[in-house]
Amino acid sequence: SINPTVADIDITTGASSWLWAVFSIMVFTLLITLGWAFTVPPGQRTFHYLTIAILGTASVAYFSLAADLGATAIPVEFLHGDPIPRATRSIWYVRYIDWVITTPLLLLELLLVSGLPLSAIFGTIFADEVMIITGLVGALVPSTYKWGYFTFGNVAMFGVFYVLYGPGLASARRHGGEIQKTYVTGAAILSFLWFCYPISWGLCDGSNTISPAGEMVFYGVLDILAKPVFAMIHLFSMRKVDYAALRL
Ligand code: RET
Repeated sequence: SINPTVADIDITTGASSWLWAVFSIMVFTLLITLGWAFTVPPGQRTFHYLTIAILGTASVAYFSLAADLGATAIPVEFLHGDPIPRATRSIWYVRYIDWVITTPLLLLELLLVSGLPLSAIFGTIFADEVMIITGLVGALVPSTYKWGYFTFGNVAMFGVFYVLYGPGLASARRHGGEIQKTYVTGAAILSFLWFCYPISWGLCDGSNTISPAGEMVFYGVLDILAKPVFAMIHLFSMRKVDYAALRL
C-alpha cells in the first residue's frame, strides 16, 4: 500500500503509475477538444463543450485516484473467495462523484442527437442518477444489503437502456440520415461499455474478488473507452450532422 492509513487492501505503486497514465490521457484529450472547439463556429460547439466538461471532471477524478485520495476503508468478508476476518478494502467514492457529473453529460451527448423531447431526456438522466447513487451507497455498505442497492442500480440502468433502444431509436430513425447514423453508433458503443461497469463493481467494490490494482485497470480501460474514445467518435460523426435539424 502506498497510503497505509487508508485500508488493509489498497492500490500498489504500479497501479498508481497506471492511474497517472490515465490522468494524462484525460488531460491530453481535454486540450485537443479545447483547441478543436475554436476551429468551429460558436453555434456548433455544444458537443465540444459537453466533452470538455466530461474530460475536465475525469482529469480531476484520476488525479485523486493516482494520488490514492478519495477513498475510505470498508470492512470486507472475503478476499479471492477466502474469508478474511476484520480486513478493510479501500473504496474510491471519488469515482462516483465523477460519474454522477459525467454520466448525465454523456447521455446528453447522445440524446441531444436523438430528437427526443426534453421531458424524456430529463427522465433518463434521473434514472442515471439513481444508478450511480445506489452504486455508491452499495459500495459503502459493508453488509450483504449492498447487493440490494446493486439490484436497484441495475434496474435503473435498464431503464436508461429502454429509452436508448425504445423511444430514442424510434425518434432518431424518424430523422434518418446522419442523425440516425450518429445516434445508432453512439447508443451501441455507450450501452456495450456501460454494461461492463456493474460487472466491475460486482468483482471489485461488491465481492472483493479482484484486487484494487486490478480494479484500477478494469475501470481505467472502461473509463478511457467511455469518455475520450466515445467522445472523439461522437465529435467526428457530429461534423456531418446538420445542427439546424437538432433544435439546440
Ligand atoms: C454501478 C453499480 C450499481 C449498478 C450499476 C452501475 C453502473 C455504472 C455505470 C457507470 C458508468 C460510468 C461511466 C463513466 C465514464 O467514464 C454504479 C457500477 C448499473 C454504467 C460511463
